[in-house]
Amino acid sequence: MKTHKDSDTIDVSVVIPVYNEEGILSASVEDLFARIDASPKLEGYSFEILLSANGCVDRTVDIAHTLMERHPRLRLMQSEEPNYGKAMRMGIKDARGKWVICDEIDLCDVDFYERALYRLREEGYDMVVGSKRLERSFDKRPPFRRFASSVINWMLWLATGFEGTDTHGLKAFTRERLLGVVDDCVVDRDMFASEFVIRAGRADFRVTEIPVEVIEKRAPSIQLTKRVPRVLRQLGTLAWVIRFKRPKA
Ligand SMILES: Nc1nc2c(ncn2[C@@H]2O[C@H](COP(=O)(O)OP(=O)(O)OP(=O)(O)O)[C@@H](O)[C@H]2O)c(=O)[nH]1
Ligand SMILES: [Mg+2]
Repeated sequence: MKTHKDSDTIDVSVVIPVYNEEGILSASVEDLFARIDASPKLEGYSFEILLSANGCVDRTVDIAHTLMERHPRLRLMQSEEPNYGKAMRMGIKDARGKWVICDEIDLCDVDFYERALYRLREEGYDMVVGSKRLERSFDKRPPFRRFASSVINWMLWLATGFEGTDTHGLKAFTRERLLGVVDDCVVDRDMFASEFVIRAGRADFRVTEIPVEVIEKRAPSIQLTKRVPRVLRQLGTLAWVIRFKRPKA
C-alpha cells in the first residue's frame, strides 16, 4: 500500500460513523488496517480512515485517540449530539480522498472496498452501493431485521419511487462528483444515507448496486423499536423533500 506524506494525494477515505463503540472499536480498526495492507487488490492505493463520532458517552473517543497514536492514517472528528447522518455528512465533507467509502464499525468489509473501487475506477460508475438484498447477497442478520429492511425499502419506493434494493450500509463514490448531492440532502439521522443514494440516482449519476455479505460483529447500538417512529417521521419528510424540494442549481 502506498504511504502518503502529502495530505492532498490520498486516494481513499473510509468514513465510519461511531457511537458508543468501546467494545469493538480497537479490534475493528486494527483488523481493518491489517486487512487493507494485506490486500493485493488495494496495493497502490493510499488510505485514510476517518472515524466520525458524536454523542458518545463511553470510552470510544479515548480509544480512538490511543489508536491514532499508533496509526497516522487514522483521524477522528466529533460533534455533540448522537446523529448518524450528521456524522456521515461531516466525514464526507472532511474526507481527503478522491474516493470515499462509507462503512460501519461492525462491518469493515474490505472485500467491498476492492470490488467497489474497481467499479468506480475501471467501469466509470460514480457511486457503488453495497446491497444486502440482491440475489447473491448474504444477510446473516436476524429475520426481523431483514424484514425491517424490506419494509423500509418498500416504503422508500412508495414515498420516492426509489427502484434500488438497499440504501443503508456500505457505499463508495467519487467524492468530488457527489459533494453537491450531499449538500442537497436535508434529512439527517437514520435517513441521510437513503436520501443521498436516492438523490444521486435521480440526478442521473451512474449508480450501481453490488451484493454484500452482512455478518455483524454485534447487535445494533440502537434498538429497532426505538428507531421505528423516528424512521417513519423521516420517511414522510423524505417523500416531501424528494418530490417537492428542488436541489440547488
Ligand atoms: N456518529 C454516530 N454513529 C452512529 C450513530 N448510530 C449508529 N452509529 C454507527 O453507525 C454504524 C452502524 O450502526 P449499527 O448500530 O450497527 O446500526 P445498523 O442497524 O446495523 O445500521 P444500518 O444497517 O445502517 O441501519 C456503527 O458504526 C455505529 O457506531 C450515531 O448516532 N452517531
Ligand atoms: Mg450494524
